Amino acid sequence: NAKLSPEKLLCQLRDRVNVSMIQRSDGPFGTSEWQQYLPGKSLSEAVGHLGLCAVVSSAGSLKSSHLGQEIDSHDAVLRFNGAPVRGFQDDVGQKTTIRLVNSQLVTVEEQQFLREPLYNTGILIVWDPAPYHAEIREWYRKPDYNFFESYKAYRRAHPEQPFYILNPKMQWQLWDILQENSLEHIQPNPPSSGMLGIVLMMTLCDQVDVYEFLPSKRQTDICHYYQKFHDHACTMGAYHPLLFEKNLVKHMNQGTDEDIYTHGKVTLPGFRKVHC
Ligand code: NCC
Repeated sequence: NAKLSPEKLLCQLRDRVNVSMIQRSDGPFGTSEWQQYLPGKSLSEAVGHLGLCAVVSSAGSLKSSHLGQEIDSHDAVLRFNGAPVRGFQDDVGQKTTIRLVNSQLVTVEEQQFLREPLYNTGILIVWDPAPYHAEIREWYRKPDYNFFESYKAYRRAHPEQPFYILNPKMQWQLWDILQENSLEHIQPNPPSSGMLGIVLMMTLCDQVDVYEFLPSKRQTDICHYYQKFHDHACTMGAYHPLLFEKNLVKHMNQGTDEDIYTHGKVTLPGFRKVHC
C-alpha cells in the first residue's frame, strides 16, 4: 500500500529524516553542566565508517533461529532496550556495537539500567517520545519520561562509555513519511525503537541486514526471544505504528522473500549507497 516507488522512498528517508544526536548547540543543552555529560566525540567519530551492519529485533521469532553466527559476521550490530545476549548467543549472536534504549526503560527501570552489566557494552543511545514536531526546548521542559537525571547518573558511573541522546526531531520526520505512504490514518505516536534503529543504521552503514523485524516462518505471539510473555501487539503494534513501519520496510527490501521466510531477514542499503 506504499505510494512511492522503493527508490523514491529511500530518497525521501535519506533527505528528510535528519538523524542526529543531541549536542551542545541544542538550546537547553548548552549549559556548562550539560557539557560535562554529553560525549565529546560525535557518534560518527565513535563508530567510524561501517560496512555491513545488522539490526536485531527483540521478537520471539528469534528463538531457535540459530542466526547468531550470521549476525556476528556483521561489522556492527544494533540491539534494543534490555535484549540480552548472554545465554542466547546461538540465536542472536554476542556482538553489540550500539544499543538503542527508550526513555521509559532508563526511567522506570532505572535501578536495573544503572546496575545491569548488559548495558555496559557498546555505544548507548536513548530516545524519548517528543510532542509532534516540537522544538528541543519544548520537549526538554516536558519529556515523555524525565530520563535526564538517570542519564547523568549513568554517565557519572560510566564516563568512558559513549552514551548519546537521540535528537527527537527524527521521530516525526520519519512518522510523516510513514503517514504519507499509508492509505489509512496512523496513530500519532512515534515509531518504535526498531524502526528508529533501522534508519539510524542506514545513516551509519553501507548496508543494513534487519533480523526478525519482518517475522519469519517462526512468527509467534511470544513477545520477546528472552521472555515467556505472550502478546500479539508486540509484533503488530499498539502504541507504535509498527504495522505501517513493517509495510514500509517490506517495500524497501532489496533481499528476497525467501530470506524473510527462512531468516526473518531484510536487506536495506545505507544512505551513502542511495543515489537520488
Ligand atoms: O519490546 P521492545 O520495544 O523492546 O522491542 C524492540 C523492537 O523490536 C521490534 N519487535 C519486538 C518484539 C516483537 N515481537 N516484534 C518486533 O518487531 C520492535 O521494532 C521494537 O521496537 C520499544 O520500541 O522501545 C519497545 O519497548 C518496550 C519496553 O519499553 C522495553 O522493552 C523496555 O522494557 C515496549 N513495551 C512496553 O512498554 C510494555 C514496547 O511497546 C516497545
